[in-house]
Amino acid sequence: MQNALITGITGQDGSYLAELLLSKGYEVHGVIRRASTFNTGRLDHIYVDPHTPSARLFLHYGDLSTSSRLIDLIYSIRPDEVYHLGAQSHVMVSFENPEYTGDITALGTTRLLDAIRRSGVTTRFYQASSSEMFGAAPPPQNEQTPFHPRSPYGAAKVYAYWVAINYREAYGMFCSNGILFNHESPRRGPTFVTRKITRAVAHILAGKQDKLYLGNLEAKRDWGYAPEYVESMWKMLQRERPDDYVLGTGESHAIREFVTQAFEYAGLDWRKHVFIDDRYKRPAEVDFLLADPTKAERELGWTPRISFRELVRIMVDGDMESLGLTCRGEGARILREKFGAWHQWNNSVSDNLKAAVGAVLG
Ligand code: NAP
Ligand code: G4F
Repeated sequence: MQNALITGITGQDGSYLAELLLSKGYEVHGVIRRASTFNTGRLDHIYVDPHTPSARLFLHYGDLSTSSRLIDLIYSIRPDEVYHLGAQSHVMVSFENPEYTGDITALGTTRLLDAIRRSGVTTRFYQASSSEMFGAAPPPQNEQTPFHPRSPYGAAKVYAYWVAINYREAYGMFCSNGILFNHESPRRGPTFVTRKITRAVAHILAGKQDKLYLGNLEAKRDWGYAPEYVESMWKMLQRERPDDYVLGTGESHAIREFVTQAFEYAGLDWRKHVFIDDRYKRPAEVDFLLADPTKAERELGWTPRISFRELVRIMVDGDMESLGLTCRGEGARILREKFGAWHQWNNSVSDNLKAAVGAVLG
């Protein structure tokens, strides 16, 4: 049985990736941070007691700040594949905590790569690189576009990108960078702009909120649907040779468009609810991200299926459903028709995954 280690398994991407790998028959190990409250909400639907004989998902305490623990984990799990998704991933927070972001997002990658090197375990390594590395570089951005990061987070990711390439060149390790443009879902953290908007729509409909405060509405992002992006991570590690790939939809929209579509879909007038608060504006903004994913399409056979309009609907429905509101149901229908395979709706698990995990879920 193939086994994989995921850092950041409790995050949006980590939870989808765990589902994908379980559906492919992997044993999945995840690094989680100790917290005084449960932080495994995104995994609850696939988690089972590890005493269950058929259990294939295992969680281990650890932190990207601590090399000794990372060495321990690599040495004892001896993973075939390592997906390094753990990071301080919020751009605005990185302006407030630049040193911490550098320690975890940049140096955390070195710690993990060096744990692999020192343990002598042969494994394939995926680095969660980001379109934030392009920053001020004019669109469209592809693998040849020079980086010009605009935040401590972007700079930390540039460092991590190069250190992954350095371990590939210096030690012959299989290290691939996925340079992923923004990808969202009902599991997106609530302080990223898309989820902040769709959550507010649901709260306004439920009478729990009236106003939504946002920052810059004019920046443009290339937004896709997160489960499709974790498929690309797996594809990268199945290649014969390690390489670096840009992943995005090739379509870009302003925050204002996301706001408009989300409120309109829910039958609300956004002008009555959305206000600007400068505190959400960044010291330096990334104005325009637009992926040129030609290489990924050609070499990985990866093409996104969920459009911007569909993504908005999936997320609004997800937030309405989680508040117990009756949603229009477009989201579930879109996923049924266009996605299907291993993931279906919100936190529900597809029949394929149920079959793969078998008795564990039963
Ligand atoms: P996310 O939801 O913010 O998840 C981040 C994960 O990292 C969480 O599991 C978090 O644990 C963990 N983490 C944070 N600090 C840690 C530490 N000190 N030690 C160990 N784990 C730590 O991020 P995401 O959206 O899933 O993104 C996954 C990765 O892709 C990140 O590296 C992100 O920077 C990168 N990326 C994301 C996008 C995107 O659009 N989503 C695009 C490009 C690149 P807790 O749950 O305990 O906080
Ligand atoms: O949703 P955001 O916080 O995402 P951002 O900064 O693009 O970063 C995300 O995508 C990156 C990939 O490009 C990842 F690497 C990173 O980890 C993260 O997942 O902000 C998107 C845009 C920005 O231009 C921001 O200025 O939305 C604008 N915005 C406007 N009002 C806001 C708000 N962003 C947030 N978070 N909150 C606001 O109130």
